[in-house]
Amino acid sequence: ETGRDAWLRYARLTGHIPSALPSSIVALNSSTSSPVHTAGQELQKGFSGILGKQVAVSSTGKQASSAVVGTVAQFQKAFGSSAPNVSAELIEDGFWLSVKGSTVQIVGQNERGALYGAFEYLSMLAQGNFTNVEFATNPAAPIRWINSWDNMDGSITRGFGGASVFFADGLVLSNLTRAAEYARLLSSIRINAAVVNDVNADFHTVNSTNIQGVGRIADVFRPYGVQLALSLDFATPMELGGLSTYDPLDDGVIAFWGNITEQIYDRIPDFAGYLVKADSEGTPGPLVYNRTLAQGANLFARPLVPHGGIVMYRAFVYNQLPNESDWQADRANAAVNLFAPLDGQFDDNVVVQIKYGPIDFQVREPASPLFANLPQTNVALELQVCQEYLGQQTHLVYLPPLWRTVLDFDLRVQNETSLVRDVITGERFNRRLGGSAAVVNVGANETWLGSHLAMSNLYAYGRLAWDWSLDSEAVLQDWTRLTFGTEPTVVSTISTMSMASWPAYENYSGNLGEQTLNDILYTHFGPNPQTLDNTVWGQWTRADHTSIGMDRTVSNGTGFSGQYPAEVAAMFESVETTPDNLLLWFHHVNYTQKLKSGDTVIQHFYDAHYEGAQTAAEFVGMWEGLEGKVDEQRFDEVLYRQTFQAGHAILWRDAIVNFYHNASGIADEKGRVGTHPWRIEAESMELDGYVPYVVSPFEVASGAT
Ligand code: BDP
Repeated sequence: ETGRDAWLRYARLTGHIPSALPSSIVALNSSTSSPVHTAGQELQKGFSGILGKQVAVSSTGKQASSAVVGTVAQFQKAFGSSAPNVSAELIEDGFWLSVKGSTVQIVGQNERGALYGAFEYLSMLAQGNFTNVEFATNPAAPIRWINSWDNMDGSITRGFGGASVFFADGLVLSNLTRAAEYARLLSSIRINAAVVNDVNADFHTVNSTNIQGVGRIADVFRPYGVQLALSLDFATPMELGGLSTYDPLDDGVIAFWGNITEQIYDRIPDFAGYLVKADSEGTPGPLVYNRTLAQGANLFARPLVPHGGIVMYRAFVYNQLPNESDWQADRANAAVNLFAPLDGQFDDNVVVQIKYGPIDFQVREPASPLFANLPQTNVALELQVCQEYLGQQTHLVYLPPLWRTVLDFDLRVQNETSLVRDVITGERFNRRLGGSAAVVNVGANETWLGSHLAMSNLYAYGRLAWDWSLDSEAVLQDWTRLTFGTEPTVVSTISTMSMASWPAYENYSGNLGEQTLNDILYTHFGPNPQTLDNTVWGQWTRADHTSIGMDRTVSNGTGFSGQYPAEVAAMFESVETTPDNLLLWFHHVNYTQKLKSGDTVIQHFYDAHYEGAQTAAEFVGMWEGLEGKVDEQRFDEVLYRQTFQAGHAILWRDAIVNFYHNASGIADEKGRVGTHPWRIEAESMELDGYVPYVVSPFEVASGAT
């Protein structure tokens, strides 16, 4: 198996299959672009694949002994008073599912919800679950988006799974088969919109040719209930429109965006809206004209209002701060400094999209304090399914346990329970709009993400965006059964490996809040702790001979801890009450500082890096135990990645412990650091055509060459 069908393989079930199953499928809309029609087709495909049962689909029929799918209104129209009376239980995109022996009713609040319900029923069947059920389910939040970072030339920013399924050579692909298949995957996990182009947007995306092109993407998304959205380049009025300014308060600029928006809606009536990265990492934005970020966001929001569209305005802004010395001191301070004073000034259809931590998708970060600082603004959480800093899909890192540290974090706004997940759903501050977006770097590779096991992150993202209280491991096990089958050893092995994977990666790549000690300047892959101190990014190790960590306290440091509400600020202000796993994020301490565990910081570093690499090595043997239980192709491809990870984890371990050892001069109590009895060093080999070469930074080489 190539992995292309991901968790929608509809593989034939073995074992007992009950006889009471629907004998017909009724999809209450026959228009081929309608999600209800799609639901009928999926049910047919699923029955055939999972059960080996050929069932006809029609748009009319009886409810008894059928699988009927449609909206509340369609059920009412078709069956009158015998239609299930469930509309009061449903909100937008929600569905009600009833399975009673051979009678299955799937009622969506809208067409999209009906399709979600069909996928839910198929997911039960594919996992061998034939129980009778009757329940309604609704989304935690209306915004359940993905962000693609695809470029018009066909490349993908931080893409590790092949070329774009949307673009090539400056245009939209003529063959959108994969884009349609992707929409099918997204809709099965209840994602309702997808931004298709990179946040560092190309203004050509909205020229008239490309508006028609992305219109074709929207056409293949529509039957799956996935709406299209676009990233914008703030300077488009100048670059494409030939204006002399892109000032958000300029009338010409306002008219320009009004016109672009109308052109888009002419072609794509269900267009979801815009994503804007402005004044960030060199992108243009309102600060260029001394306008506020709110004025920038509202510029796009206003023409969207009549069409029901929204603007996702990213809070990842840190390069043009009013006070340069603050920025130099700590990039983590930027978002709150810039956005908090604007609370209340964003229009109602603007949503501020906030990365989970204040830096940039690191292996561990405290929850962004911005979630506590915008009570009068719609906000959404930004996650990465893309493992940019987290092994780039060559390492197994199951991300939901990391996400949970942020989602379940209590910000204690006004000394009241304020979980991040309740802030983003809009519940905590009574906001109408809210939700999440995840950066997903699927490409044309048959595995989508370049790695079979990485797909659990995409699946889990969708499931969690619907219900943030779900258990990470339970979701993973659903994914495993759907992806690899129901064999218990397969489920338990993948579960054990995945649940151990993020802690292992944190252990060998950077712990105690030191973040992922990656090459931060270029690749974001592989150890290169030195680059952290050579950037002005403010995500520094600040390691010297005696001490390490970044002091972000109010009393002595950059003041970042003071951006949280009082109770949380007090907790992070003191070494004693800061959790060990964020100690060096908030404090600069001696290597000999004792942790709550009783170990010193330096010994913890050594132990954790060895332990993490050990765990990664064990994954190989665990996976090998599945030989014959997983199809050969996927077995081999995963084994290849796990073997690489085991080796790369050793490289990580040694590079980082050497870095700490060199900096501190403190020996490892267990005598491991600096001794590699079994290893053959490159510089002690003689190879024809090779010469010793001095490597900088030295930590990544043995003996500096
Ligand atoms: C960083 C990525 C960069 C993105 C940026 C962003 O390395 O490619 O453009 O985030 O989120 O992590 O805008």
